Amino acid sequence: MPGEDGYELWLRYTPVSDATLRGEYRAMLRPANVLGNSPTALVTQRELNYGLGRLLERSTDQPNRSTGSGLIVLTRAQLNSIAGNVDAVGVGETVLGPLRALVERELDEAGSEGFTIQRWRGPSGSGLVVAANSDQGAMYGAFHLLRLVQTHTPPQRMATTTAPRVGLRMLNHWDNLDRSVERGYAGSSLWDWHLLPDYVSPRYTDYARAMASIGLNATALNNVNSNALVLTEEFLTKVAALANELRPYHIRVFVSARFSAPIELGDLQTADPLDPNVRAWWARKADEIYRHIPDFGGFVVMAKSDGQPGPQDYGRSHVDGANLLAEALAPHDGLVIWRAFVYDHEVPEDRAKQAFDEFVPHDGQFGENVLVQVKNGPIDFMPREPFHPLFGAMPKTPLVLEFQLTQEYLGFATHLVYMAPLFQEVLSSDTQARGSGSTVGRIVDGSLEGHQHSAMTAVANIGTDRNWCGHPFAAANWYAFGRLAWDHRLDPARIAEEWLRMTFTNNVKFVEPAKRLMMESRETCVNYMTPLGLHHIMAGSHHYGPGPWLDQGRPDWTSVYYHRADQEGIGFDRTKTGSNAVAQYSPEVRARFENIGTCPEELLLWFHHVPWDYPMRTGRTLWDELCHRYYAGAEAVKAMQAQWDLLEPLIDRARFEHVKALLAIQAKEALWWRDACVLYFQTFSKRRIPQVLTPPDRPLMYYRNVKHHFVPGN
Ligand code: GCW
Repeated sequence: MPGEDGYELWLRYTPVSDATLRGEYRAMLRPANVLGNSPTALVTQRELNYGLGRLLERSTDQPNRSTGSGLIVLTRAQLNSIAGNVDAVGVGETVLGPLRALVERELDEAGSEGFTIQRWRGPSGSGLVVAANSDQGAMYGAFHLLRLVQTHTPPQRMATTTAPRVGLRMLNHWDNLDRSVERGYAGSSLWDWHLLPDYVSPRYTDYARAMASIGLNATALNNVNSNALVLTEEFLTKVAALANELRPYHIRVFVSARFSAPIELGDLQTADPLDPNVRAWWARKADEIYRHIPDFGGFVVMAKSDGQPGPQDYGRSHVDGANLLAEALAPHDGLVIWRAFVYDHEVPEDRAKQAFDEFVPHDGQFGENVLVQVKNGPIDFMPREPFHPLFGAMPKTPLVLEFQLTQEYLGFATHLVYMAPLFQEVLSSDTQARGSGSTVGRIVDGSLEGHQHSAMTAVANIGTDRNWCGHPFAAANWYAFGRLAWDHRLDPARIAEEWLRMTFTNNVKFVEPAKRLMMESRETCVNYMTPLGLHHIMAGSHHYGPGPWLDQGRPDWTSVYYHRADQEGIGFDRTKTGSNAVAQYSPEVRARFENIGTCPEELLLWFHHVPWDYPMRTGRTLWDELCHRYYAGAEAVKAMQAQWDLLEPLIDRARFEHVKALLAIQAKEALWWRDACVLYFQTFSKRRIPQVLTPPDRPLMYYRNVKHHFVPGN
């Protein structure tokens, strides 16, 4: 086994050192017996053998003396069919009878992918049962049990029954076929297209294990800025090889399809969705794909954005485009995930309004197997945005919530930013679409409108870096996304604690301070980058570092378009005196955002153009408050460094040093953001930086002249 290089993620299975606890676990869980021999049952058995073996076996431990079996993992069907077959599970009918009654009741709650974990006791022994309605659910239950043991959960607190709230829990890789990764900061693409299908890296299995361990069940392999080649026979055999590796772990494979593929692959002159030849082409293509990958998930499509072709090229609508593909996939149970992240060739008066304007009129017109994928906010994965107004505005369409794990706008894989608080802020936002309690979470999980399909997705932050995500803490975002896709009501702090315990150590002297550091990190990043509702003020194209002065090029790709700083004040007026984007929210939400007195200060400059001397809740003027936030953000990173240094004795050297070095870069870059932004905005405010704050020691010109070469992910 490799050392502490992060490769094992949260599946390290470090031995339980407390001998009493270890003994209790051993009595309950050894041996582990997974019933059945489906590929999923086999990988579940293998994971339990490996995980429990590492967690619970010490050379000095006595062999397990209890005669009854410890852990039983089974499906409802297996539970019903083993009636009294003592050999199958090592327990007799006296145990099975009551167990069946208990488990049956719980399984009604568990749905097709959930599970229950319960204690059982019999005359000859006692143990734990993981039961589910499918082998998939049983596998998730086994992984959950391993999490409980890894986090040293007391045996009496292990019983649980849970089911995922969202059907499709997915990652979107922005991986290109040449192995570069758009906005990827953790090396190249995991998928070695050149050697596939002949060489199937064992890393794909470890990817599948990590995904399944947090309940993720789908992946889109290639960039939404897609290349039509992925749909050729050559690449489909490669996709099929990956699908074969992921299948035992119940991960369905999707690909991003290019709308103009019928032309680009040389078959047709047009990609017009209403052309019968185009329809026939996609139907044939779908048949071909399913011959290679019988359980293929479907297509993710970005049409008419970032220069991608779309139905509009033929004067057709999003509905025409999406339904064309949906029709081709429907006979195979495939899905179309149509992205709502669209650009128009005309620069809009307010980019934030565009997706809503284009999509709301189509509510109710999409095919049954179409889902519309919406970013968490109306602009683009900024450190903070209000929730996207499409949530709550398309009741007849299942909406997929899209987050971005790769930190395009959150300091790349260099900054420690734990994103679960951001995810939770969005998921718990109340759209008021059907009265209060109409949270984004309830819209996305389908419960508010009773949709059959539901999905949550995130742009992956994974690459070939040995530790997968670049920053040792970046994997926490992958982990937290999976946990929240399973249940969006989970508490980000608890998720952080689970992750820390499994990734580093159960020592509370480490876990507690590290958890606080994680929990505060997102707000810290907001403060040193885009406080008070500022957004989209990063450098152009590569998006690395500050660029509030950016004013060249397509206006809605500049910074000045968004911050609108002038002599009077700063911020984008999205009320009725401005772009009136607030009108896209329900009346209650709109009223709150529209009124400068009730608009949350965190979003003030998102919705309002505010005078420099406007009095803030702290009693400071807006200008002074802005300065204070920037300074507080940069100071907080210094505090993170000091805190981290105290943790040195508690974890392994390699990861400690890695994080320490990255925090030093983060501290430097937080100052860079602070000074560049404060100096730039000062040219409009013409006010002094508050005296208690030390002024930047370099002039604005220095920051404006900073140039970077070969920035990753661009
Ligand atoms: O955030 C922007 C990125 C693009 C990306 C686009 C999208 C894949 O800068 O790189 O393209 O969003 O989400 O489609």
